[in-house]
Amino acid sequence: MMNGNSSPRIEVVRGDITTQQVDAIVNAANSGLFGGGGVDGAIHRAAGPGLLLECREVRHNTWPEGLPVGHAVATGGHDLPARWVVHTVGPNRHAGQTDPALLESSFRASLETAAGLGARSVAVPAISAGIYGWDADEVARIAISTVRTTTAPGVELVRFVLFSDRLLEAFQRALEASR
Ligand code: AR6
Repeated sequence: MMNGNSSPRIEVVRGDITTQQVDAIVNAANSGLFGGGGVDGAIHRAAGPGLLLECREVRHNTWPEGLPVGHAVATGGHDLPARWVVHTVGPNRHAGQTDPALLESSFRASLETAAGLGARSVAVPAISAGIYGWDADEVARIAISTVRTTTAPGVELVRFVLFSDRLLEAFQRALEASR
């Protein structure tokens, strides 16, 4: 039996995050929380319109100026298999956001938020590795090392769900290197 304080098991798989049978999935959102392309668009399509309505409420009630880079906020999963969606905003390299601490903060805040909800299993995409323009190997290295150094009580499984072979291989290499 794992106790709540042990480090979670890390899996890396190729797949679609919207179909994952886990407690929470992480969304690589934008600070407006109004949906978008990439994994954000896929999650909103699969979750249905209720997710956007809830995101609007979160904007209005909690983050009227938008969710800052490196922060995370939770909503329900609506029509997804997952019970919750944890929305985070990764740094956008095209906007000059090149500090690795920002990306680390996105992964850390997402896991801490999932832990706060009581999630035991969390699926995570390659935040900032798409439209936001970060290098696959750098994202993979930061993602794995941040999971290893984050305290997320009760989280037993962190599954990175990668959408391409290139990203899958980057995460496999980073995981191997961290053992
Ligand atoms: N499951 C898992 N990963 C996916 C999926 C999916 N269904 N679809 C795409 N990916 P991106 P970012 C991968 O661009 O770089 C949005 O418009 C994708 O191949 O989704 O953080 C937001 O609203 C890539 O490897 O997120 C923001 O404006 C990874 O997910 C902006 O994009 C992340 O790529 C955020 O950009």
